[in-house]
Amino acid sequence: PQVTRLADYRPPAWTVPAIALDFDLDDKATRVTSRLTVERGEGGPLVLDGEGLRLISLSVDGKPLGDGDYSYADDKLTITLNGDSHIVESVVEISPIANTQLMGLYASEGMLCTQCEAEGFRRITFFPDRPDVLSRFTVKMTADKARYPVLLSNGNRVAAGEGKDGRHWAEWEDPFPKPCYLFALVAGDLSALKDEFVTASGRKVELGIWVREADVPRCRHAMDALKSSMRWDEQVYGREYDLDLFNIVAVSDFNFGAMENKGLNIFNSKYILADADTATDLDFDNVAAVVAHEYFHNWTGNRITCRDWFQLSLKEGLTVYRDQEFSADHGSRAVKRIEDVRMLRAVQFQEDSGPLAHPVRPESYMEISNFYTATIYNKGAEVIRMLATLLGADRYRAGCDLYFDRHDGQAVTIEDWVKAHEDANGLDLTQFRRWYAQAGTPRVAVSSRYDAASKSLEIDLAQSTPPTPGQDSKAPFHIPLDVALFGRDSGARLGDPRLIELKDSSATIRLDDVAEPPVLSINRGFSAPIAIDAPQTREELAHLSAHDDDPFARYEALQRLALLTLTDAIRRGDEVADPALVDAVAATLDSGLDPAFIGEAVLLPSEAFIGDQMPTVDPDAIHGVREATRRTLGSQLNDRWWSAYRANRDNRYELNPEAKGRRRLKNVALGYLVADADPKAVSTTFEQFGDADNMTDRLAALGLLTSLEVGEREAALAAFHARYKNDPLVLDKWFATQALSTHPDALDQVIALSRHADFSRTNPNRFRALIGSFGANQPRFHAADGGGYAFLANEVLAVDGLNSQSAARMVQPLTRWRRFGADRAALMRAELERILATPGLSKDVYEVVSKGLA
Ligand code: HT7
Ligand code: ZN
Repeated sequence: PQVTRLADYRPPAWTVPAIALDFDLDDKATRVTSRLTVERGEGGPLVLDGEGLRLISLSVDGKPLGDGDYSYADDKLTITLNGDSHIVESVVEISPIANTQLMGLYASEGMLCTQCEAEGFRRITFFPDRPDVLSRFTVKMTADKARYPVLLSNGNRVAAGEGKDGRHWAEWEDPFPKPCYLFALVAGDLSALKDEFVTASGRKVELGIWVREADVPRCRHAMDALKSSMRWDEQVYGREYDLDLFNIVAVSDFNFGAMENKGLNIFNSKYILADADTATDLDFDNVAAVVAHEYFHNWTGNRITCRDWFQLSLKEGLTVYRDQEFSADHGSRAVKRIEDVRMLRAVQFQEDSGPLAHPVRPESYMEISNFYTATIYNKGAEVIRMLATLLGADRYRAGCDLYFDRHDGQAVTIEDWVKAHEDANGLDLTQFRRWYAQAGTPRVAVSSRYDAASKSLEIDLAQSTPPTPGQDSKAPFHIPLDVALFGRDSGARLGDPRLIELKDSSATIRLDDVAEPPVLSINRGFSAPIAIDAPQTREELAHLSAHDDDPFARYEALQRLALLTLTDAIRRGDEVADPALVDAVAATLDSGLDPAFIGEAVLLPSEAFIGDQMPTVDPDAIHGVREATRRTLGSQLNDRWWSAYRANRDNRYELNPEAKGRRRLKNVALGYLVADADPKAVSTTFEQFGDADNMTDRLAALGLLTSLEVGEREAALAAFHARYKNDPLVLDKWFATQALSTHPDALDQVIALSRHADFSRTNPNRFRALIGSFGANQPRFHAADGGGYAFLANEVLAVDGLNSQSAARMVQPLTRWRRFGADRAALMRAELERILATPGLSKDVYEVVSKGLA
């Protein structure tokens, strides 16, 4: 496959100031007539992208073109034009029902919808499918009225009427020029939850969330989140919504979370539908975060878009940062930060240390959809967070204001974003730009010396970043480190926290007026997305976990203490938990802090994260030691877990941060009790499973039972299936729970589930629930005989012809073979080689697998 390179970027040869689309919709054969106004840009022939289109007719300025007047090969339609401005009209036919890739126009549960980012528009009509071509869209759609009573597109509906043979039509106009990846259309039998929002300047906006009629009551949470997001963007970034209408549609078959099409967001129904019986607290939080994320794109992505796809993090990193801050402002900031950092470490740090590592602004790709990664999204958000930290709130806002003023209506680059912050604040961010250009997670080694005579502390810092593909050596990063000191004896904070800016490879920082021997707390709040190597003792970590006044740092200290204990035990080959860890967990349980925080802090690091800290990952040893430590904590703190369980049980379900925090701690406590095989805990879990008045509690109980070898396991799984078999989003949880189970027979059970009548390879949610979850099940996926690897590879091959994006995502766990011992590595490589040798492989999977083997 061809490689696209940032260095080869050239402005468009032709621009398209206007496009008029006419859709004659039908699920088997849709006819698309497009009328492009094209204007000469850089010059050369007009080259339009088009993939899988059946060309029916083509004309320029009203004159039909014959075979010799154009060429259509390798997904490019080329026409030589002599003037500076022309009208190019094409008629094509496409088949939505045959579209299993879910890119372009496709059918989902009887409705028709589109997904155009990144390169789906070329599967609808001929067009320069690149984000720097901005056009005014007018759209006419005609469809059978009974099957598709609702017809939606971007912007405002300007006309509608009845047609012949039971058909009807609607016309939509979007006043804002946009790249074609933001085009959207929906036709279906939908009902709306409607509401309205009055902007800060007093404009009324009609809001609608469109779903199947029965699902309307499950849209309230999403609607409330939408209205809060609109207000938040006005208050925090000074950005108002700009159309009179904002529609959201939920669909069941969707490759991703959601899509920010101008004025017509399309969502995976998983991120819209929520009620107590079917959605967990995490689901509710995700709905609000994704609704906010897509709404925020209206300014960061739509009004100002990307020049090319190498700039993807310009909109995605910034919008993730904005949605993270929105969520932090609407719940516990500390817990939100803990969750975000946990996700960053679990997914992005792994990516950054493996064969698919790439900079936040990549330099090349084969298939752009492989670059919707944790690096672009989550590390991109961390880079914005560091910028905001270094600048402070006012200067960060000044930089954003200048960016919006300067670039509204344009397709721009990450460089333009950084430059706006420099110009607004008279700064030089030359070194900071390396965060966009260099891949890899920097490590900072920290050591410190206290001098009692001068009451000063010297901190030695040294940064290094490991090589990543194509980047052997790295220049030093500009790293903001939030630092504080705590008295070793008093536990009190000594002076104010400080922001250290590490710019050189190494530096020594001297802190004066340190009244007593201190314990150093560094990278508080995770001020930089790095790994810290600090030779801190267990006592120091326990001290910080009890005294640090930054909740994130407190959590981090306990996690590092747990990590030390676990990795030591694994190295020693025994399973004895350190009493210091037991005491620190007990102290955290007794701390009286927010239950939501305690629930997060007392969880042990995940098996994957423990593996990341070891030179070679040994999944069995990690699983054995982690489980033994959970048992020890369960038995030694048995009374405390029961008290936490009982104290946080509520009589009646409520959805607010306090109630969610209590549910969290209660279910974490139950997990420790079950880990210790307390028979009373198993029966309590089964009771909770049956009696729960909400999905959080029911699913937590099901998850615990599913990993046990007890009779209640099968009973609970059967009851859950019977109760929710007609609710696809809940059935996904049933599949995922079994795929994540650490039950010794999990692989056989997952293989059986892949043949279950309810399993599907064409529905990405269902496929991800079973296959994606199993790939994340470290002890069972990495079964020593390679059965997990072979199963995953078979599934990747089975889905590739249907949905290559799903396939490319699922194959990724196999690319980490270098991190495992020789036997497992050989088995994983063999599966990658088998996949690579398969004829007809998609470009998506080819890119991931070939890079994974390199
Ligand atoms: N901007 C959206 C990206 C997206 C996407 C990308 C590839 C294939 C399918 C897709 N659906 C949506 C999502 C977002 O970040 O808001
Ligand atoms: Zn996004």
